[in-house]
Amino acid sequence: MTQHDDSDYYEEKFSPTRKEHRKEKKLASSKDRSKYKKTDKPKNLPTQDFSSLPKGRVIAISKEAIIVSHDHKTYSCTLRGLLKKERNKQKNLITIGDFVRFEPSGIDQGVIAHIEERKSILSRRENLHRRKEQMIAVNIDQVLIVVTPYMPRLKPALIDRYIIAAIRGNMKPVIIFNKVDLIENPPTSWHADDIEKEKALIDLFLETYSKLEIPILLSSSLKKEGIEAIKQIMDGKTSVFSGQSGVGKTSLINNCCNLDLDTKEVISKTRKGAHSTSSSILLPVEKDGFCIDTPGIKSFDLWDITPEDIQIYYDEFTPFIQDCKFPNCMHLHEPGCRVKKAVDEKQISQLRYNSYCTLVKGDFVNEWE
Ligand SMILES: Nc1nc2c(ncn2[C@@H]2O[C@H](COP(=O)(O)OP(=O)(O)O)[C@@H](O)[C@H]2O)c(=O)[nH]1
Ligand SMILES: [Mg+2]
Ligand SMILES: [Zn+2]
Repeated sequence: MTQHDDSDYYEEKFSPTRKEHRKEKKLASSKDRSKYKKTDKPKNLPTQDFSSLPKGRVIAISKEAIIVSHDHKTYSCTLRGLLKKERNKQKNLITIGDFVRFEPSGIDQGVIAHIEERKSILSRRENLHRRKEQMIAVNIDQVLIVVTPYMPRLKPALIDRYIIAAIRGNMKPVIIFNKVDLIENPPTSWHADDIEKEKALIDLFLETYSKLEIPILLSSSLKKEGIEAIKQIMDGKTSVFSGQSGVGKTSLINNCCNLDLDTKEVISKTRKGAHSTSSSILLPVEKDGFCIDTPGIKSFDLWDITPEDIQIYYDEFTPFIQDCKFPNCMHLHEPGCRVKKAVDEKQISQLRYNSYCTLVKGDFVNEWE
């Protein structure tokens, strides 16, 4: 529906968060051990120049090897000594999506000499160490947030959470409203009342979210509808498919990349290695670009966001916030809240406001997978 070119739209639009982004970037780059060369190297040596080496992209990582794609070929690589040492210090030194400089050896092998700086990091908090960031993939351009009517049912607060996580991670959010075939053919197991409610929610959702300037694409893997538009939006970019389990991510990838991945097989493989990145793989998109499935990502955390920060991502609140009685108003139950008044007066969508409240209160944690 609405589409945008690859401008700095999101950067500009969310300029209040720029400072924060810079802070995050700074933090991320201080953690990025690939920068070892700048600080840990003996001082008298000239800075090593890797630009003469072929540039590749890490598409998969297993215990045995790091698979690098270069010029439509794949190389089974290891890390050069110095980098390896760094890897031991930090488990996640090299990640899927990393751009690397490597020295090919033989026809399909190589040694990675350098990891280039990352422009975005897709991460979640590790389950056991909630404060620690776990990288899933890096250098991702856009998050394709797959949502569905009925199965699983539409959850606007969850969608908002994905949108915010994408923007915070320096990625562009795109909504893919999949299984549109179900709109005409609701599941027979549903009661008529529930169908009516879900229908009303679908209409309200499409109306509200098409005003947010986030592209929304409608699709059905089942009916092979909307696939071309998804291919187009993926062309030349690296996209990550995100969304609840069962929304049809793997089916869409199969359709868009002419693959035949067994959805169940992918899931069971992931279960085994739920804490490693080895189960993820960057898949080449038809013409140009890559995409990545995210099975096993149980929760797409807004890493390190405070409740106070959430309102920044509700652009439609902005004109009203300054007129709230209290400068630190969270727009929940405070007296004299102009945002709440705007919701009552239908200047702000009730649907978005409800999502905001859900996110701020943190009510969703157990409800979602
Ligand atoms: N009705 C309908 N079912 C679909 C569609 N796309 C996928 N499915 C079904 O939804 C289920 C989950 O699909 P899958 O691709 O494994 O979802 P994932 O967990 O997000 O990867 C499967 O049974 C698919 O056959 C669609 O467009 N319409
Ligand atoms: Mg899947
Ligand atoms: Zn307020």
